Amino acid sequence: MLTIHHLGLSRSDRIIWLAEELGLEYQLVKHDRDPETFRSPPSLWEVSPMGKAPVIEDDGLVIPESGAIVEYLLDKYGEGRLRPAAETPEYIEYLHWLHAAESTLMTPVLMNMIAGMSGVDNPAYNSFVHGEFETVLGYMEGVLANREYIAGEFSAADIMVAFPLMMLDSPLIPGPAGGDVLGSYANIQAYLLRLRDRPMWLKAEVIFRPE
Ligand SMILES: N[C@@H](CCC(=O)N[C@@H](CS)C(=O)NCC(=O)O)C(=O)O
Repeated sequence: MLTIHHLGLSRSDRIIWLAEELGLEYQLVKHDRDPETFRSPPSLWEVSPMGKAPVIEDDGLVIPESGAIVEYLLDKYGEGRLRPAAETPEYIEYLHWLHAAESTLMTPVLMNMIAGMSGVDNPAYNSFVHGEFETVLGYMEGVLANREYIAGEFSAADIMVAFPLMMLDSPLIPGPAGGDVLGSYANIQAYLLRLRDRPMWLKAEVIFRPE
């Protein structure tokens, strides 16, 4: 049986949401963050090689890294769902966003969060973060002007990019860029509403929401 290890307020939300979209049977193991450091508890280090969430266990394999887990689950259980057919233009867009989610998009989101948590207020740092937000969010805003989901039809790329966008939308995670980073991006906001309206998002959210 597939086991999903879930850390509260973490990227493992993605994997629970994906499993629900695919209708997979799985066992959920919840791990609580250290209340002082907000880092992973020892129980997660016992499973995950770098102590990070998400991590899954399946057929004797231990698989960390959200993007890798998404690709593994789609290869094994997807039956062609939640990604465009290979070698189509839509597939290239899907691949782009699947990977940009944890790189080009996540970089300024994390930098903003770390500055907010640590009190760093350096003009050069802040200007880099603002510039990156303008680049990546500006591009996404244009893409979403012409389509409902980031690569056309709803796909696992939406599940990947939703997490950093929802971090930006969360009052729990402020940074020097302020709590309204998405304020001027109407298409991204409408996109998030569409995602949050999906029945399997609503179901997953109840499962991964902190108690
Ligand atoms: N790129 C990795 C990032 C994994 C990661 O940093 N996970 C965070 C939660 S979102 C974590 O485990 N943090 C706790 C810690 O590092 O102690 C992925 O997408 O899986």
